[in-house]
Amino acid sequence: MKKVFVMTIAAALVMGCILQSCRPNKKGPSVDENAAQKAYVAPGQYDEFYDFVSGGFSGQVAVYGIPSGRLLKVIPVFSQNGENGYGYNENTKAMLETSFGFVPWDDSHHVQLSLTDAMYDGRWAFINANNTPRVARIDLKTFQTTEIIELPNSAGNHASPFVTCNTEYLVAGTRFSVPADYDNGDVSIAEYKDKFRGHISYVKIEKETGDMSLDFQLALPPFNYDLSHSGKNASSDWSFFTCYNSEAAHTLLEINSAKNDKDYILAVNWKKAAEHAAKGDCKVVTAKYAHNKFDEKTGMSKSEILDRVKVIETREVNDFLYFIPCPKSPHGCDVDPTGEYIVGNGKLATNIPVFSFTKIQKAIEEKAFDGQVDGINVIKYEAALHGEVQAPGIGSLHTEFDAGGNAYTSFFVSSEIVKWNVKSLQIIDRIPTYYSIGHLSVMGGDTKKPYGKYVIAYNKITKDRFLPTGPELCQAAQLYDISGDKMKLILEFPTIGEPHYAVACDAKLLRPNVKKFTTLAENNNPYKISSMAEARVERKGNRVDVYMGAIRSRLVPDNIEGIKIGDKVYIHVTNIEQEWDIPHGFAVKGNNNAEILVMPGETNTLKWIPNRVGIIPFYCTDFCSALHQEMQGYFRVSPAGSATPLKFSIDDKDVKDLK
Ligand code: RUQ
Ligand code: CUA
Repeated sequence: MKKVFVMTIAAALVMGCILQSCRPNKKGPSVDENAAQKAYVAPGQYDEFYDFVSGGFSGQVAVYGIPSGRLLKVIPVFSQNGENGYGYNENTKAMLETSFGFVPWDDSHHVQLSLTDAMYDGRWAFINANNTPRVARIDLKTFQTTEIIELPNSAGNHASPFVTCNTEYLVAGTRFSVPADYDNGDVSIAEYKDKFRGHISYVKIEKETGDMSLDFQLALPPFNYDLSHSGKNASSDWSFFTCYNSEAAHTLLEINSAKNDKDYILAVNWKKAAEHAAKGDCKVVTAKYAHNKFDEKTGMSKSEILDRVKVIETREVNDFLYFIPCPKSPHGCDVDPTGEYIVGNGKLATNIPVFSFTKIQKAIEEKAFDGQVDGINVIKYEAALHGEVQAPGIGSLHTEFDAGGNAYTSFFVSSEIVKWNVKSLQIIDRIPTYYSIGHLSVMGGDTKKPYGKYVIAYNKITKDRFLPTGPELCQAAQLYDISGDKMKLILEFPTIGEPHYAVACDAKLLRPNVKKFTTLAENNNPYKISSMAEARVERKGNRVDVYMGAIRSRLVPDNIEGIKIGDKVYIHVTNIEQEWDIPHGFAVKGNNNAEILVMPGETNTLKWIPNRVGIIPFYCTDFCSALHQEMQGYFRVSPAGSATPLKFSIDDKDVKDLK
């Protein structure tokens, strides 16, 4: 009784606070004296870590060097990127196709790196799209998005894309429960409890190539599946998900989904689930979803729409998954490096519950259950619990780990990181963040042997931290030294979009394998030219193909006449350079499209539909040589049906229309 009372007061406090996050009102303790030295990476020196940070509503992934906080690259993933033509050019347009058609943007939240035995293996990064449910794979040799798969029956793909410890699968859980695509979705929202379901996808990763395929899904009660992590060591065969809204509310969730004192962690034995799916203990349903692949050999992408998926209905087949009560509206779901401890981060909880994998197994054996939800056994809270961290802070969101048995939890409302010991559950240290931290990331913090060294806070609000830039301010990361007993703030730097989860790996893992350029011989693009001698213009009906070469400091051909209104012009630019870091760009005046940036040895195609008669210049957009400004040419656009002959010039000589 007393306990309930205390919980209610605390919950009220939290609720009051959550609307207006309680940020420290002073600029707070200054940085550590040696901070500058610790974060300083001298010009010409490399950072120790690559940090892959989700771009949130930018839809992209940003790569930073740590400890310097220098932004190294933005990898376009789910959003069109006019800067290099991703999602605009003919090569990559298909990557953004979905069953809804072309979706040019998304909201990306969680980066994961491929794992071998719960350690980064440096092959791929994965990231989810929250809005139109998708997951993407990035090749870590080229830092390019090479595959995107859509997830049917889902909405708000948030508990995603967490990989199992040998990258057998990545999981992708739906945040919104919705009627499945294979059911009639034209239902009253008041029928939420009956007609809505939550689906979790298991996407299989092909061992050698990384190719993704949707192996099976689980149909689950209509809760909001929020975050996940997979087990390690003894718990390797399991994935864990937090879910909130166990009330199955569908309006005013702020209040209606915060009624129960506990929601759940869902523990899934994915090996068993996969066996069920393989044996056919599932239904095969029709649901449309896109699968897009970028072929690095041809530099072209393809999109196909698939329409079959295996769904395990957990009302019927449920000997492989369990709910564990978890206080209260949990968000982060994190597994410690040993794989033994599973931490739930209750946004409205007054403690941090830590569950024990050994105890969970024992509870399953001994059937220490507390009833069922929709056929799924609920393990007794105490039977699964290792213990609780008491009064750790307000609004806990995420937890990461170091190699010394410590955990670091972010608190949104009290704006701080709290360090505690996983075994003893004692709080060791706390430090403010500026302001309102969401995710946090310890270097290597989701592997079985974290590097430790630093924890980075990814903050939602910056307020007064940087020079003001109008109503919209940047969001930011803050770097803390965790090598000693006390956490020390050493650096902060702005991030792109909204930073969510981030993972950092030792630069040595990736650096030796990074691809420098494509050789012309290995470029299998159908529109490539290998030398300027092959440059040409061809017309077929109203389609004009320009095979253009770019080399310091010419674009060939450079003067093209005989283009007419009504034509569709495809300009295939091959960068003939065979040297690292010599890109050429290409842009056409007034083109209702982007530019293309073409890396050495690659071919990119830009589409242009001329809509004005006259002389239209084109040029290289990347200052590539002292004579970069000389890399230019003209199109002559004539009226539709006019008799202007097709002609172009190659190195000062006119080449007449051949057709
Ligand atoms: S979220 S701030 Cu990962 Cu989308 Cu927690
Ligand atoms: Cu090529 Cu500038």
